[in-house]
Amino acid sequence: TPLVNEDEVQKLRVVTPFPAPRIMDLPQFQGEHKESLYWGTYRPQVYFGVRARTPRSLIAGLMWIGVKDGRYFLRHVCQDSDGLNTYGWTRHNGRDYGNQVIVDQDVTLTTSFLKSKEIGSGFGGDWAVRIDAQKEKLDEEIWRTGHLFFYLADEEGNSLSVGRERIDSRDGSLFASSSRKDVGGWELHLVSEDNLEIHYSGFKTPHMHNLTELVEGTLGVQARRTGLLQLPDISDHSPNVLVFQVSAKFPFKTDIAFVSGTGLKSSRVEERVKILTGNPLSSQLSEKEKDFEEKYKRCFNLTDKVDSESMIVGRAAIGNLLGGIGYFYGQSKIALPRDSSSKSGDNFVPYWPAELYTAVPSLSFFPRGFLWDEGFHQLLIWRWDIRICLDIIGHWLDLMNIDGWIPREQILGSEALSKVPEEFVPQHPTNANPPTLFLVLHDLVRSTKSNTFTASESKEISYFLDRAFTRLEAWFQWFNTTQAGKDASSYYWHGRDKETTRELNPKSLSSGLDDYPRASHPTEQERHLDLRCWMLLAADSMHSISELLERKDNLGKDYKAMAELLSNVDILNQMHFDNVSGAYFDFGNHTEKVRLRWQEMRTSGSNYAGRELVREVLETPKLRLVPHIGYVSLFPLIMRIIPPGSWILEKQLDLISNKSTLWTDYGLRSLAKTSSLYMKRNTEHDAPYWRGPIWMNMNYLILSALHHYSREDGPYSIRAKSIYGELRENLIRNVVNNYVKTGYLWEQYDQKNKGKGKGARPFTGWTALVLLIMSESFAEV
Ligand code: 6A9
Repeated sequence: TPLVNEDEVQKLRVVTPFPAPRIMDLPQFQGEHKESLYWGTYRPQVYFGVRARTPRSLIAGLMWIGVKDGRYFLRHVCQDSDGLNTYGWTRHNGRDYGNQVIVDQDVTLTTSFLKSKEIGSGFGGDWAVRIDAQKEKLDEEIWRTGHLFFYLADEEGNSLSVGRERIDSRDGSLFASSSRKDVGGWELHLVSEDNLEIHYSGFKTPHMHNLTELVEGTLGVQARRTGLLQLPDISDHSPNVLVFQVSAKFPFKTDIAFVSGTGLKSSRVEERVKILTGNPLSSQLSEKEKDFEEKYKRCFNLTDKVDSESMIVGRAAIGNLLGGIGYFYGQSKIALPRDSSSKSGDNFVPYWPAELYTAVPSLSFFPRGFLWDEGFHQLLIWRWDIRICLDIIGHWLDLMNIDGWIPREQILGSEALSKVPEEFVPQHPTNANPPTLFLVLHDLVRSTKSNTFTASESKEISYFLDRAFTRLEAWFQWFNTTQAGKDASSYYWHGRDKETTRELNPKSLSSGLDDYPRASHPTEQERHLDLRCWMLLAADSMHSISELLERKDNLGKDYKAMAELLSNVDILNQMHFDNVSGAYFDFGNHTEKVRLRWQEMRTSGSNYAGRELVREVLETPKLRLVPHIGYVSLFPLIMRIIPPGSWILEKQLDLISNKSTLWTDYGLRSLAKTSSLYMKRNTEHDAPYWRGPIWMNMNYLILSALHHYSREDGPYSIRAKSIYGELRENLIRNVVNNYVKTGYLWEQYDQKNKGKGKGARPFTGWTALVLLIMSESFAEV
């Protein structure tokens, strides 16, 4: 008998890292680079939080008491239900400066973050936070006092000491101190000109995901005992969490400075605290603000392109994308293939413990990494800070397993886990997600050639690509084999549910377009047009990267041949084009005659047990093109496969500009109004998602293509240009109007309801692409 059975081998394989040197071990990511990015606002799940890029960090965060309808609420983790009027970074440079405005009813909190240049000490440098609290109405006495809670917690469990018996903030009082391996001795000081009342409690706990409950509970007990909204000045023995309550009459301001590497003779703590508080802090903040403004103008060149309102939205878009960058550490939960005959009953295995530095789609709803979102994020970020961009992509590629697979959604650590319903946690090793990182890599290769970067940046890009190359090859191979279809050069998103009895159309989460309608009956004969086009992008990028690196092996040639095959219009048309409607479609086993119907449920004893919606198929499906017009149908245009002189281009422009199919005054619909599944629910609980609403990432790609065709000689360039102009204006106007009205960027925009923002908010992931739309910076494909 074998030592390990097939299942065991499979289990181990799935969670085996790709056997190549890690990208993050490259010298360019060590030393000064690493230290300069050590501390940051890397906790996107809380309104304000600081941590270091290390698995078990010292973390800091802010809570405050909000008042709504005469009731108190503790604010901490970004939650939509808090109903804040607005929050988010108005500016953030991703490195050492950020400015956030939080409006909670009539209270405005401004949080500023600054890191000092003191790097090279090996301790990651110092940082400061300024919290400015204002209140509009100062009517009743009891509402005049504001309560902030600033906490420090050591994830490693090191105990923290409180500075003094009695804390007085006037002359830069020492709040807390301790030491750690990474930062040496450290001290936290608080400075304020205002009359603050300060209390603190200390806790010993290994749990960082429920600090809110800890403080809430403590406050509750104390309030019942004393009638006061006040932390008791007591502490567990050797606490690793310290919470400081700062109470004062509005308006008030407080500065908090963190200094590391203390305890040495030369550490000049007093001087460093002075520089990070009071007037010196004010002037450094305004200096940083000026730098930000200059860089914003330089990077995106907006001055003659958009109005002042758009400038504000663009600033918030890039600021929030950069300010939302997080650092996570933990293990993904991997689901083993369903048909596995394992009798152990345990169908999950943990991935290896891994770190991820990444931007996130939404602070409140999805504060974690998503693979295909990240490609869109990086289209903005590389233009702002190429080193941050490479660092993020490097982290993602280091998550690849031995098969070349990268899990799509990264739920790492208990804080991230606490935000996700259990059924969404497991990641499936059979499932893909669009390889949008190639959008960025392709762009980088092009920009390197056109001298966009400094010499040292260009060098780092090629070292990066050189180290990344074997991983990219494995990624490509993984797609090319596991997602291949039955027919030559066809592909389909694996992982759709063939046996569904509830879904109107089985979803393909792996495509990123979730409920976008595909063949009604998933089979191996399916061909997905979007995936085929993503493969073209991947092959093309691999080719251009191998050219840049001057790889002499044949592989470069193979990628070229493959790209040529995938961009061959005749083959594409044979597989995906419908001559009658002049549109491109998926192909598969399909019938249009599917619907959902209410059915009575009975218990085993035949008693009525309520109703449920079930799927009803009224006709035998057959192999055919799947006649839904929407984002997927435009992929050959997006990837610029259609020759500029082709009548098919005219047809595509028709689909785009026609109000009864895709066009609205607010952007392009995800699914045409004429589609049989337009705005149809997928199950009782699944509202339409990619079946009508307007999404910025796809609008950006389509707009890029229109921009491209408007500059190609041909009979349709003038028409492409005018559609481009109108679509661009519509997208910008609508996102800006919504921001002005609601204070947020949104996940999607309603194609029916005057372009109203819907879904998650704030959503400054790919919706931030509106900034590239303003600046007319488009990705090469
Ligand atoms: C559900 C719910 C409190 C869905 O932006 C991230 C992804 C996209 O990659 C994908 O294309 N969004 C899009 O269709 C959001 C996905 C959220 C899934 C997790 C858990 C918890 O909410």
